[in-house]
Amino acid sequence: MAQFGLIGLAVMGENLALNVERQGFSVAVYNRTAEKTDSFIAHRADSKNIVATYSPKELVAALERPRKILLMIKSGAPVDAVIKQLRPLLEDDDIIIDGGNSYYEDTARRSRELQASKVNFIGMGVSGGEVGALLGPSLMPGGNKDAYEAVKPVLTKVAAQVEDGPCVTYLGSGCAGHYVKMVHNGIEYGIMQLIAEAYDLLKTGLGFNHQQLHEVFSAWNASPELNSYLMEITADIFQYIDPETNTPLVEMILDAAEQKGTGNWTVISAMDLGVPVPTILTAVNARIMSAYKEERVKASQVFDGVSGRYQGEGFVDKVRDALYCAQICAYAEGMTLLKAASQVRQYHLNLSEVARIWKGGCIIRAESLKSMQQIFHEQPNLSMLLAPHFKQAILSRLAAWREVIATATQLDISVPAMSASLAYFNSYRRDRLPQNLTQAQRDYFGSHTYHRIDQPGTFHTEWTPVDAASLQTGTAD
Ligand code: NBP
Repeated sequence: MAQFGLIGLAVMGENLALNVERQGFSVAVYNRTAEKTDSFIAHRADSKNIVATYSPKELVAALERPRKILLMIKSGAPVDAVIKQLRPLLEDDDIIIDGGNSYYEDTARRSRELQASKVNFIGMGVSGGEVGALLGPSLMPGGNKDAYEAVKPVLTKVAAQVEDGPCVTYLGSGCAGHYVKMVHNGIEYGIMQLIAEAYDLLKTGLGFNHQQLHEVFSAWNASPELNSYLMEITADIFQYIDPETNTPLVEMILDAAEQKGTGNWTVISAMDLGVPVPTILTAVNARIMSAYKEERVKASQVFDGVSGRYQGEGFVDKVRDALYCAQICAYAEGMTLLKAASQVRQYHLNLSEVARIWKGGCIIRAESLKSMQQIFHEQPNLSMLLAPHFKQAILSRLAAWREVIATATQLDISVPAMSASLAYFNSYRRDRLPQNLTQAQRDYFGSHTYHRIDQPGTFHTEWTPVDAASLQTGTAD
């Protein structure tokens, strides 16, 4: 009997099956299209402790109890379809783990539905792409705690390993795991956009070539502030030459970014919970804007484009400082969102543990997560930007951050996420924002009332003498 079952043999599933097997567990696999199973068994899984099965029934029969079945299939309707097939075949205490990028509300619903039967359900975010899946991903499981304990021996070995343990932890009940994965992806959107803006500033603002870009990003990646997986792959990308055109491949790639929805979901959830996430929101907008390629090309012929090169000194270091500050904001937005969601949805998230499991395997792994892990360990409820470490980091770079935004504006280079993060920081540190005027306007046109700063209670003012005629025609709102 096999110790672990896996359904879905696309890139992620194949690599996770090989990873689980490499850690000493026997694996049974099933894929809807049998040819893929045959090809996997004949090639990559050849002479491995992996057995092929050709139906859900055969897979279930091949597994020791309690059965542990990981789904690595396309999210959405396929997950419901496969759970429907499995459910009548499974017995008490068997465990289904959904390792896909499922929408967290779907995971919450599936958890509730499966609770009625005695089948356990774990919604688990998996990050690290196909290489991570093979060599060690960051795993973000949530759901039934006892079920997690049953699969923990496998997950702790399969996950990426960092200095203080495997990049996996039990995150909380229901959809906690998929919620954390969604926010991970939201932060990923933010950081990728910030890096893209830094590239644009150096390429367009300074005229750097790809060798120079490679050197700058490599140097940044070597610094403790900016050391990260995304920085490392960015440095690599600048060196890759397209064999067909003999130019850097990145310049041959269409500038229209695609997305699969996790950034959108993060922003929608943040808006629902009343958490500002401007860096992440702007990153989603930037991808949407990039997709308007044809219209942008037309507009570029109507309006003047970029208005020259930066002529001053030390711009590279200033961009580095702005990038670091803005990245801190992207993480802070994500962590604040997790804290709010945890309170409202009762996940009981441990943010220090979240930072710890993001230190290895995942796409947003970065040296600076060590500081977040420590900060949230010492003060779980502290707002990240107020932690002395990050406060100092930002204050010492604020002048550079400001100057980069000002310079970009003068050169007509759009840096939406860097600007949004600076505005976020500047709003966050203001004791009085202009929304007193917003409240006055709301009360003026819609009698929405307001609070005063000098006395308790709710107030409404007749801002102008009431004009019966205008009231009858209805001018409010
Ligand atoms: P895909 O997301 O491309 O899904 C392909 C797999 O889903 C195939 O095995 C396919 O079977 C199966 N499938 C589909 Br489509 N509809 C099905 C159905 N109705 N019943 C049964 N199986 C069905 O694969 P992936 O890129 O390996 O990703 C797997 C999951 O992991 C996704 O949720 C993805 O979002 C997530 N994820 C991906 C990455 C990444 O880097 N790719 C990273 C992290 C997480 P078939 O062969 O019969 O068509």
